[in-house]
Amino acid sequence: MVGKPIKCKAMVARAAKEPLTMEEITVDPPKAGEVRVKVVANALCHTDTYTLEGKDPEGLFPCILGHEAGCIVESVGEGVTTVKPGDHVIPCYTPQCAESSCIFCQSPKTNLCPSIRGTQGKGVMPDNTVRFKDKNGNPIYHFMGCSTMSEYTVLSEISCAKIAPEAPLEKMCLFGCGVSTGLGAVLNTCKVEPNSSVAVFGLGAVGLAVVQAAKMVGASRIIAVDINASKFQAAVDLGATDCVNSAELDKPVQQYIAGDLTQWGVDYTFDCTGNTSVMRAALECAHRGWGTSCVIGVAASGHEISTRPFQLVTGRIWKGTAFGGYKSRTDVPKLVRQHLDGNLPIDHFITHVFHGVEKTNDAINAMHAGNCLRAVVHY
Ligand code: NAD
Ligand code: AHE
Ligand code: ZN
Repeated sequence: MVGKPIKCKAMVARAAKEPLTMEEITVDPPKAGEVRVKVVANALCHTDTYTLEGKDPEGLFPCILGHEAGCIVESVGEGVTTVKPGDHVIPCYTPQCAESSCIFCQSPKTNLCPSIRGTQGKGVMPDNTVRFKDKNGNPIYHFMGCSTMSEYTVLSEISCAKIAPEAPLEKMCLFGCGVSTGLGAVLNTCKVEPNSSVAVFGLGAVGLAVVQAAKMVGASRIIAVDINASKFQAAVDLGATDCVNSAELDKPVQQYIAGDLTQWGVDYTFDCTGNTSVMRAALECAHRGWGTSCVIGVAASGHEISTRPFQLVTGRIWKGTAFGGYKSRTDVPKLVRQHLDGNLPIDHFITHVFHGVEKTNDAINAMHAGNCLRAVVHY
């Protein structure tokens, strides 16, 4: 259907706090610098539900959510050179323009390419228009430059990470967000050294990926913290040395970690909850003199972090990460290769599988059940 609109099924978020509606939509052809892809599988991330619940200040409705997928290129727009029809790609909400003029893509310090962030945050493609229309011809917004809760979607070329075609897209979709973010927070953003002590708050797919990476780098101690005890076994299986149910403590969790479990706190802490009180606790149990706390969680609109400046004066560092600091088009293919070579197992993150885009609401319900890490919907 090169150059022609495609009609397909999509799950449309019509309004905040409303279930998605399965609709037949039209997906326009890719314009210059764009790529239209067939979505093979989409995994649900907490950030999708965060936006659907109306907590995202950039949330726009109606929109098509979804940003953790595995896709096959259907057609490309004018000027696209890095992918072609048939290629397997992972959509990247943190694109990589790789231009020599881009100070972010040229810097080793960050992955935050701003090239299309402005339009992406407004739910439109770089030319300020959308590629989706509903059955009445009304526009539907894009989401995080991905919108993968649709059988077809349109991406910017710079948002397409081309991966080995032999890798199963129903699993590789996980490298589109949560698992990469947790791994990268340890390996890139914090560069955790061997024999470090680590504390991870929130044991969803992101937090468990932090545990897995901490084990990979040889952390001596990995303290896994959650309020849902059913999460602890997976953390122990991945290398956690201590499990703490912060809901059952008779003192603030940071006091317990910095005073009972350790003498001065831990070298690295990670928030993977999005709860600003937990972010504070994670900072305040980082080690005196050098402890680094990394915010991964996405906090709801209007929620802010706070702590006493004394916590920083006495040597703690508060930082954050987007997509684990990975430069997407360069690094995602490498993660897939590591998996194919048997050096990066990720099957354990998939706890639920559904078939058909129309099952996406079921996948969202599974996420709320509390025993879900990643629900993958095969289209
Ligand atoms: P999830 O909901 O699957 O996991 C969150 C975990 O935190 C759950 O196990 C929950 O029980 C636990 N939790 C909740 N409140 C807690 C508390 N008070 N104390 C301790 N544990 C608590 O979410 P996820 O998909 O793993 O994502 C985690 C967070 O990371 C979300 O906020 C998500 O939006 C964010 N995220 C950020 C990036 C990024 O690039 N920065 C990427 C992916 C996800
Ligand atoms: N629109 C949201 C952005 C929240 C946020 O921090 N998003 C993360 C990715 S979460 C993926 O599950 C991120 O990488 N942000 C960097 C960016 O450029 O948005 C809000 O709260 O405003
Ligand atoms: Zn995500």
